[in-house]
Amino acid sequence: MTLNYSFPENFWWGSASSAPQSEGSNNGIKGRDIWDHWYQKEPNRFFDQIGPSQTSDFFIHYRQDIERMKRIGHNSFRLSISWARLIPGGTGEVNQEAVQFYNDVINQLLAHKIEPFVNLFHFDMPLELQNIGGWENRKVIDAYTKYAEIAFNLFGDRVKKWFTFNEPIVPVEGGYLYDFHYPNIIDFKKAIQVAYHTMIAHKQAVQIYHKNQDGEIGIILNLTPSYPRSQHPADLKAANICDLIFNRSFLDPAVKGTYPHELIELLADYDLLPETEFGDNQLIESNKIDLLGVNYYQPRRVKAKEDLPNPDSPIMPEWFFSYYQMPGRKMNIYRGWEIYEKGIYDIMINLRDNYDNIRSFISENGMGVQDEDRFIEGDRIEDDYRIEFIKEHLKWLHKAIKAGCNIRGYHLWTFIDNWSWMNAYKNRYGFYSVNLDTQKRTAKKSAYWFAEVAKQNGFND
Ligand code: BGP
Repeated sequence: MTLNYSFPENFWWGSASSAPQSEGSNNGIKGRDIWDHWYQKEPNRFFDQIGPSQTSDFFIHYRQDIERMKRIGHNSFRLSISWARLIPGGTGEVNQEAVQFYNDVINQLLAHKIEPFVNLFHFDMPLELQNIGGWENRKVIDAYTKYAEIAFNLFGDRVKKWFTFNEPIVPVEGGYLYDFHYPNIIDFKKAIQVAYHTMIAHKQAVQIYHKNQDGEIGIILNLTPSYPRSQHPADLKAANICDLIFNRSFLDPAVKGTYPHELIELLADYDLLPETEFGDNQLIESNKIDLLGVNYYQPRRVKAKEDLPNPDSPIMPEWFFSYYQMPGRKMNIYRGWEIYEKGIYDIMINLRDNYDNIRSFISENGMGVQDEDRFIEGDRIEDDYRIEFIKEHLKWLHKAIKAGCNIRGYHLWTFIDNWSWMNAYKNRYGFYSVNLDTQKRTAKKSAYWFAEVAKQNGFND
């Protein structure tokens, strides 16, 4: 049968998850991470006061969940290792219970012919390391590198796709600019230092991986195309600065091994350059990734600033640009995010033209919906809106592949509705819903649809 939209052979169909959002932080032996700590300190900041111990308990139910993945056509699945579970405290003794757990998860996945994609850090800094400054402190880079090496040695014989970080810009924004992650600091200069140290940690892990292992290693970035309001030079300049800060600050060093000159000049002009050490440049230049994961949810719409920043206010990225709401834009009204499917195409064309057509895949894309229970008919959620969302993004991805972009797969965020940072269970993204009291999972309509797409390696429209 010929399909209107068919994808390359061995295309990766699956979904993504993370340890802190799905394992259940009270299950098994685990050190505390910043989420356990922050929730205990300020439960009111979390939607419905739900914390990271209330999850779909992947730690307990992973065997059955992996069978479910198989049923809905997954040939690949991303999980993350909880650093605080593998090495409670972040340094020192390895927790053998965790080794057994991750070994078993990996083995079960492989037994079901689902390739494990393993990410090392999904916003979950061990508390002890945050207490000495987290990514502000260079000692934490070495602790992370050791952790990465331990993980590679334990699981690298079977895991052939590794990721150092998921969306490393998010802890920078959340923790050091906009107050939505612990340690809730607002300080642009520290934010830059944290971003820089994260990149050094990433590079050290890539270096060690390439020395001793034989699979692929990459990073997962949330690329948000930064569209100017108009072609006016002031709008173009604003959009470019936004792109430099939020996309290229990680993309360029990871893929090209260099920071953009314009970014360095901007930071120098405002005395924001990070402290560096001898040898950093060489490290950044040499250790490029093999594979890039792209998370795409929504673009940024940018315009020039109308007023000059108040020189007495602390410097922030928004000194250089403003956001605006494009008239007539399509919205995910349930989450309040813009839906712009072509963004996925624009990202890929940019990677093709300016980043050596790096081997990539969509590592997250998805539609969060509030009060999703209102769409239950019979006993399942009829999420036609999600099917539409995925389909429209896949069409643009298909077009990008036809245009020669090196795209290997598509992972939905996420497999089972999960706990999500401050939003807890406000927005649901999964192929499966979960009843947190009974732990019963129910496949949504999109799960059945996706199973067909994966089976046929494409779809008709
Ligand atoms: C990405 C994260 C995921 C997940 C997703 C949805 O940025 O990698 O961990 O949370 O966004 O975001 P939210 O749950 O806030 O709607």
